[in-house]
Amino acid sequence: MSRIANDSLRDRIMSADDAAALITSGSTVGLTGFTGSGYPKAVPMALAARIEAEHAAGNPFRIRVWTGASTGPELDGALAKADGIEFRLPYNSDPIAREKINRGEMEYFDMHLSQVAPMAWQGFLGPLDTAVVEVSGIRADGSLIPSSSVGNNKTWLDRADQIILEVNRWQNPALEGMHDIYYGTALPPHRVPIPLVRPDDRIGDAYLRVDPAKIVAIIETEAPDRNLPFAAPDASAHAIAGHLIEFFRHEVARGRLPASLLPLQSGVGNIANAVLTGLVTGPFDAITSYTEVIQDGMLDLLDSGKLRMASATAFSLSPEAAARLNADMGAYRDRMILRPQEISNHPELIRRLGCLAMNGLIEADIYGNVNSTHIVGSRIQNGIGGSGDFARNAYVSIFMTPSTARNGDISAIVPQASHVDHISQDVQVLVTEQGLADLRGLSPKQRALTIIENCAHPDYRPALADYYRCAREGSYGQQTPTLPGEALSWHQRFLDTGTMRM
Ligand code: 0RQ
Repeated sequence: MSRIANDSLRDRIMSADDAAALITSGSTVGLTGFTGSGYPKAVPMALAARIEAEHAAGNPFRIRVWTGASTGPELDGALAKADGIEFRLPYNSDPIAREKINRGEMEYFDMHLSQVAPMAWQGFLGPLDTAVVEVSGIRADGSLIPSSSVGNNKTWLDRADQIILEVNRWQNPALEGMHDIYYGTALPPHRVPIPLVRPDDRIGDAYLRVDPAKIVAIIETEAPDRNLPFAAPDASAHAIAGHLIEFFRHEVARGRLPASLLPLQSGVGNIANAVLTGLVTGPFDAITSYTEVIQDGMLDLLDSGKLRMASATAFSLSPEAAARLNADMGAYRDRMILRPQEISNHPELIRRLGCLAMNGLIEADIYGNVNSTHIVGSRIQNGIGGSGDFARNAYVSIFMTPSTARNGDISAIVPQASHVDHISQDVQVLVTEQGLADLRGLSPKQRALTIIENCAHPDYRPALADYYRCAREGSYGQQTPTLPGEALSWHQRFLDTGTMRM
């Protein structure tokens, strides 16, 4: 059955190829999608095919791509493979696009996810020519039922000159009513407080508004979101989860956290998932979540009754969890809210709610500066995503990682981070499988001793302690003792020999 209930729009139904023909080379295209959910699947593929044909005929054809966050292989993968992306923002995890960026063949603007919509409105990013938006239905009054992610959809619909809609029948009809689209944002000096004081507050509409005159094409699809399986948590992930749950227990006992904790923000990945799963058997009840993505562990927590509700901007589920959600969407719907990413990640709200932020990292230095994005200072892995939105504004900002990478050849704790995304002031707790470093209230020298002792792998602990001792003797200043040449030699050794080991 068609999901297009508005008859006046039916004459705009066409094929993906015809819709892709409406996009011109050099234009800026805002596409929906957030961690493999709710991204358009047909038009990007048709556009990639068209770009390949143009290139074969000797015609240059590239576009500028804006999204919510990472998407799926039918979007980023296909367009990058066709060499069709000239510029990309704000977050990418596609391996083909990553390779192009790291070869210098694609410009990438890696930005805080909460800032994409405001920056688009401020005009700093330039005009938006086309929006390609996946929805799960069009209502009789022309309003849109959002899909499995909200991301920047509202902003793309509002800002674009022309709109292409993909109406995806695969999306569960029971998604209707789960969304909360806030229309109260404005630019300074007209901004007002956002009236959200609890994670379960609904402050907007369940539907997206759209100017029907701007809709130039509608494509009906039936295509699944990209759902990647989670690897089962390994011993390291379990150990990290254990340390963190013990920390929460301790904070509750000291009266610094309520018994139901504070709204959880959890990054994506296996460690974050292991922490959520660990909370299923933990002592905390009536937990809430104010986060970016709802992943498998969140469903487990909801099922266990430990998690009262979850607010996010998108789903990021394994195939098994997606099937579970779809089988019982009606029941989950009342305990989940999907919001625009400028609201799910809004600094004002994160600070007000007092989120407990838990994010992954690539490396941290002994002073607790965190690198979330670059391998050896220059190769981008994914991007900062929402980690900065949450880390700076959280009630407690936690970063977690295994203490080593690449089979132990790399220490995740280094004398000096090769790139810094989160300065030490935004990093309050660091956790590895070795232990947890509570850095709140510590000076840099105290932080260094705590991190080396509690978080570094025993194989690297003596070398780190040795570096620190030398820095205490030979550093130019003693607030944050550093030997600049020595500090980055760890990374050079990895580049030269493939290992940081001496
Ligand atoms: O590389 O795949 O080539 O082997 O980095 O590492 O171990 O798979 O780590 O999936 O937990 O991701 C920071 C990237 C961690 C993630 C990061 C290499 C390692 C591997 C990935 P290979 P793992 P995870 C809200 C929060 C920013 C966004 C964010 C991230 C690859 O957490 O993108 O937080 N964060 N968003 O081998 C060299 C090191 C290394 C290293 C790992 N020290 N040196 N290489 N690697 N450590 C959610 C959203 O925003 C959606």
